[in-house]
Amino acid sequence: MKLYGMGPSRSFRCLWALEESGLAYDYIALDIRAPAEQANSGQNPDYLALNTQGKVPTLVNGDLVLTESAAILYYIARCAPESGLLPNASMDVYAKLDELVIFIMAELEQPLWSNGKHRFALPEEVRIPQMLETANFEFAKAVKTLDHLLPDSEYAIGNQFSLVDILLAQTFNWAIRFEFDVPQKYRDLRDRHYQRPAAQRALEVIGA
Ligand SMILES: N[C@@H](CCC(=O)N[C@@H](CS)C(=O)NCC(=O)O)C(=O)O
Repeated sequence: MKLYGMGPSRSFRCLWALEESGLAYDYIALDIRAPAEQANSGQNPDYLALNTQGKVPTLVNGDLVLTESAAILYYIARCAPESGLLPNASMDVYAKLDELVIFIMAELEQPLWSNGKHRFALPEEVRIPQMLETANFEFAKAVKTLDHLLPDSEYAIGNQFSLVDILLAQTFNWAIRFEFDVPQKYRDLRDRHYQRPAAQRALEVIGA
């Protein structure tokens, strides 16, 4: 399979999962903001044919094209069941896993993305500077909620590393990079999971 990505962005979640999975893959590094005529640009027509928004990540496997990072994580986990990225668990445990994934995507990362959109991603004329304060407020609220959703243990689900831990660690890494107020326990979570050999290999792939 082929993964199109860029640096430590959301595509890093998928790259890390591929390294955890042991599946064979090719990584294609893009520059999403490069001029469209550049082959590695997110705006290049060949890439837009795969990902209409010109965003990363995109995963291609044969005829299958996926453009949502969480869906890609589930797909990689299902292609490599022995990786344990999706634990063999009861209905109730799966329900908690889904709840955490959706919470991270819908609540925890949204203020980070609001910050990015209103600092550099949106066209200048639609950016709203006050959104940065709003994003800080919403992130703090989401972190408080996460304190209640997460068990007080090494991993998010049961006693093994799963795709939820990848999502959490990458999202807190993003928050730290964007200088959000990240409590020490989530800085430690990021540090702990980023020390995994698969994460280190993925960091080497992006040259970090
Ligand atoms: N919901 C998508 C969001 C993808 C996304 O917004 N990716 C960002 C990088 S983290 C991007 O490519 N942004 C380019 C832009 O907005 O122009 C996912 O989780 O995969």
